[in-house]
Amino acid sequence: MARSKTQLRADFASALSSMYRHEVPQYGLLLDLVADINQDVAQRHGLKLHSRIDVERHGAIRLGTAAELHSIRRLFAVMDMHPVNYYDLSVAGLPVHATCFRPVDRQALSDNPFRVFTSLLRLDFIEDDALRAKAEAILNQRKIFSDRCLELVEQLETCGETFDSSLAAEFISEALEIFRWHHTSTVDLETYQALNRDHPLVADVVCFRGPHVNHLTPRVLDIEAAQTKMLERGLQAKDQIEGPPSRSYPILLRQTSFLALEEEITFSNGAETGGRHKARFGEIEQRGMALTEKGMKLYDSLMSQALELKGQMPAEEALKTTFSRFPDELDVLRRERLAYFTYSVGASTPTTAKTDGADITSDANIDALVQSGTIKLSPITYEDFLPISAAGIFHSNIGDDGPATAQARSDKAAFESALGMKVKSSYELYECIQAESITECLRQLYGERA
Ligand code: OOG
Ligand code: NI
Repeated sequence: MARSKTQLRADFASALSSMYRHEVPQYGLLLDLVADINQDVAQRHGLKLHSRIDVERHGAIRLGTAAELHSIRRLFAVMDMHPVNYYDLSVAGLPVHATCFRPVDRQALSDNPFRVFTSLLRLDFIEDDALRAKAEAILNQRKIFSDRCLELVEQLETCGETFDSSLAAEFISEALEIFRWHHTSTVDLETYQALNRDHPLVADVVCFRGPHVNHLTPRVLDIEAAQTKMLERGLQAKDQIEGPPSRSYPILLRQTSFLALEEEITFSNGAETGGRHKARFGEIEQRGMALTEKGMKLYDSLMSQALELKGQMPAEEALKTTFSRFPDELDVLRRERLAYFTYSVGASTPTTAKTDGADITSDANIDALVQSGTIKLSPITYEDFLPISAAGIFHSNIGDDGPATAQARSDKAAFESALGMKVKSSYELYECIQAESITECLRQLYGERA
């Protein structure tokens, strides 16, 4: 039996989830808790859960070299996962920049939206020349991909849309090795400590054989419930949910996490024992609708206004106050072009509508069709990340005590040159999904004239 790219992605996500469950038992607890809440919410609202919700996960890894980023890009492409957006985390004092590998078209997202937030360490932020050279030398020596893994990537790249199932199985087991946790650090304790003093992220990337997956996040339908249940079950949740406040129509992404495990590791390939390292944590996310560039500008400005209010009131209240200015009705969000939607023809609509000679593709006509209920709206889910939230997650898990990097400087060009291609823009992807759905509606309503 042949496997499609989407099946390969689903198989890989499921294999990674099993491996991580084994490595971090609290992750299993998190999955149970999320499944309970999702069932509850579905029952309360009489919803049928979309099948993607049960398997939906995002993971995160941190890479050390341009060559690693280049190869991982090819590996993810085999599973129809492509780099979307550039995230500069130096704005939050972190020496990394990142992208998200994920499926991009509507069907692939609906089948399995597995995504991996992938950071690349920026050695140029290490100020000490000798330490930087040392880190570079260590990274240049490691091999995070087996030879067989690279061979399989090359072979599968030329296979088109489906793969032989035994090659697919071999690919998954080779790829899984990249993400595995190692209890043993390649470097000696002294080097680890020096790198950790520079920045905990530098140590986390440089001192290990591979880019262990540092969290795997399920999607929950009610993050407030999740936050409460996490605390009830003894998971040390961070005290504040990242992202926008709770609303009738959720936007973007809200996240919470529990603290990184402090794990015992040995150094010098096992010769030095008694070391500890914090790398891995648990996280839960709730996803809302994707915002347009205009919506995102409004979001950013309300977020920074909330930050200014923080001295005067609790953070949660500050968010509620500023976000009262973000419309919370679907039709307003659509008319003001703040969010993206897919459009579909309502079930009871006759298939040929009158046109009266007007331009059927005009905004006025689309508005009229929506007003009359001929066309139904459904918000497009946000499939990406929020740099400020990501920074909050990074900080709560590596400790806020780490020194901040000297100053923010984004370097998208260097990132893309390492990647070997440009990152895609999520705005363009959402725009395209929205436009396709409109075209399809018009075709259904007007046939050939559309
Ligand atoms: C990635 C943090 C970013 C998120 O959900 O925002 C992230 C990391 O800690 O490596 O996963
Ligand atoms: Ni995450």
